[in-house]
Amino acid sequence: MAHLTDLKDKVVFVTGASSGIGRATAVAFAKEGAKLLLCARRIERLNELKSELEKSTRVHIFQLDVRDRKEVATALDALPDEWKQIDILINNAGLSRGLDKLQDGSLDDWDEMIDTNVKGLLYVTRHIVPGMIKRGHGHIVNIGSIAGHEAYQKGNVYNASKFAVNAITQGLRLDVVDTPLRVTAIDPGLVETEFSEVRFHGDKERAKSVYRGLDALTAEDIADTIIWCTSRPPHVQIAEVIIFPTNQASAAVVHRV
Ligand code: NDP
Ligand code: 8X3
Repeated sequence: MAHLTDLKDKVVFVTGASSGIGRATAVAFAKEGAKLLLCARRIERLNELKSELEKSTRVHIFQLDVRDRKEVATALDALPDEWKQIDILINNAGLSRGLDKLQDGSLDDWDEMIDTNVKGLLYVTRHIVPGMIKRGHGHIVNIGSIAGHEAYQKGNVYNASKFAVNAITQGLRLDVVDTPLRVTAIDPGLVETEFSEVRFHGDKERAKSVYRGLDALTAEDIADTIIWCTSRPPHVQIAEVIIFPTNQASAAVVHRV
């Protein structure tokens, strides 16, 4: 078998590393000896994570709201040279807001989802991929969702944002087919993180009910899958992984006990 891709000393950039899947992914890459470039809006959380991880590896954090295209460009341009050579980009920053019929939806919620999940991911990707092409290697991992494959009731605009991520992932893979770059979509079902708390604007009880009676995926399950995808031999491109808890069979079909 061809050699696996060694993740040691790779520069891995994780967007939205202050919580959930992003945080667990940073921890998992640190265990592999990767160098971690981490951003999110809640810098205090990143500071705590940095203190935890820098016992084992190099970590550079910065505050970034991926919705702000100028801030994205300025922050990435201002990185110290050693952190500019990004080997692996994990486009994870994202959120859902609200669970309403489209006819009752909040325009502010819609803007926030589209600006973060679609435009933010594009701004970051557009900035980083040209350098990867120039250096002749790189791996882009987009965190999509089962919500990008199947619409579900009241999912409307969140679904649209993740369908867009799915299209962007496919489009990017086509556009870099003549390069050594790899592009992977990780599309989970229900993962118990702060996701539902954010969706329900801080309503913790309602958020808990999303995972009640179900052995949901954990952020670590997703991180583990990302490590597997990025460590395949360089000629192996995992295009897409759909990952469910065992008792979930589609976006809307979940067996609860
Ligand atoms: P969390 O709410 O736990 O984490 C979301 C992360 O995204 C946080 O670190 C948050 O950081 C960051 N983020 C949100 N908005 C911005 C922004 N404008 N700029 C920078 N960072 C931002 O949820 P998850 O870990 O579950 O979500 C991670 C990704 O996984 C999302 O893309 C989500 O759509 C996707 N996903 C989640 C599933 C689930 O069931 N949980 C299933 C399928 C996909 P901060 O607030 O500090 O900026
Ligand atoms: C998150 C999973 O099913 O809540 O993308 O949309 S779901």
